Amino acid sequence: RVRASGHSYEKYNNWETIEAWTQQVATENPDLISRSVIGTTFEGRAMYLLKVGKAGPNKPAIFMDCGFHAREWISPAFCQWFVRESVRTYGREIHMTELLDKLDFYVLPVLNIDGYIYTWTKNRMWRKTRSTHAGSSCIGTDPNRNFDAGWCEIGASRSPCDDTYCGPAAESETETKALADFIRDNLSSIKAYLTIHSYSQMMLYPYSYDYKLAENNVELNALAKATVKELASLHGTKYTYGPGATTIYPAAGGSDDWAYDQGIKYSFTFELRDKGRYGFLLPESKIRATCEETMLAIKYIANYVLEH
Ligand code: ING
Ligand code: ZN
Repeated sequence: RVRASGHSYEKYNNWETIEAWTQQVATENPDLISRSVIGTTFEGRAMYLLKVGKAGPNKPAIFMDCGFHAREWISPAFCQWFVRESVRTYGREIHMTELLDKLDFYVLPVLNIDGYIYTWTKNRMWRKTRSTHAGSSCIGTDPNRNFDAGWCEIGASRSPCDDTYCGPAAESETETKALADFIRDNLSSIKAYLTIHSYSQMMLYPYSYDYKLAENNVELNALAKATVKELASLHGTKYTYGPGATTIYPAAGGSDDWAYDQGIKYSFTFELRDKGRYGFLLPESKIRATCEETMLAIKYIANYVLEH
C-alpha cells in the first residue's frame, strides 16, 4: 500500500506532504471521508476540506479548522491525528462509531497554507497570511483578526507591519473568505465550530471582541469545565477556560466570535500545549500525548452536541 511520501502522525509534516496525505486518506477511506476544495490561498494553493463521517440523511455537523497561524505547528498535526483516529477507530470503538454514524466532522487541516509553507522555508515564527497590501511593503494579515466580529475594534492593529494586522477589511483574505463562505452555506447543519491554535493550554469561548457574555455563557462555562476535566484525565494536562476577552486578552475579528454570531452556539478556540517552555516550538516527541488528550476533548464536545 502506497503511503503519502514521508508522512508521519508523530512528526510535523510540510505542506506538500499534508496535501498528498489529504488525497491518500480520502482515497483509502471512501466510506468515511470525502475531500473537497473550499477556496484558494493568496498564493494560489487549493484549500482542502475533509468531510469525515458515515453517509446518512440530514446529519448534523461539527466544523473544525487547524493552521490559522503559521507557526502553531501542533495545530495541523492535531487535525491530521483526528482524521487518522476517526478512520482507525470507526467500527472498533463504540463511541467513535456512534459519533461518525450520527454526525459529520468537517476538518480543514491547514487554513493558512501560504504562511505555513513560509514557516518551513523562511521564518519559523511567521504568524500571518502572505498577502500583499497596496501602499505597504509589509506582508500578511492576521486571519484571526480578519472576521466580521467587531472587526478591528480592539486587540488588533491597523498597521500592515504588525502581527495582529486586521487586514484592509473584514474577510479581505481569500482564506478567511473561503472559510466564512463555507460556514454560511452550511449553517443549517453546523452545530459546533472548533478552531485549534497554540499555545497556552486554554479553552476559550465568546466573546473576545467585547466584554459582554454569550447568551448561553452558563452552558458554555459548564461544557468547557467538563471538557478540560476530560482532557486532563489522560496525562494531567491543566487547561484554563472562559470567555476570550477575560481569559486570554480582548481581540476582535476572531473566527470563534464570528461563528457564534452566525448562530453556532457551541464555538470554541483551543490553545493546545504547552504553557511557554517550548511555546510554538513544541517538540515532535510531544505530538502523541498532546493529540491523544485533545482527542478526548473533541469527542466529549461532539457527544455533548449530539445530546443537545
Ligand atoms: N491566540 C488567539 C489569537 O488569535 C484568540 C486568541 C482567540 C483571539 C479567539 C481572538 C479570538 O490571538 C493565538 N495563540 O493565536
Ligand atoms: Zn493562533
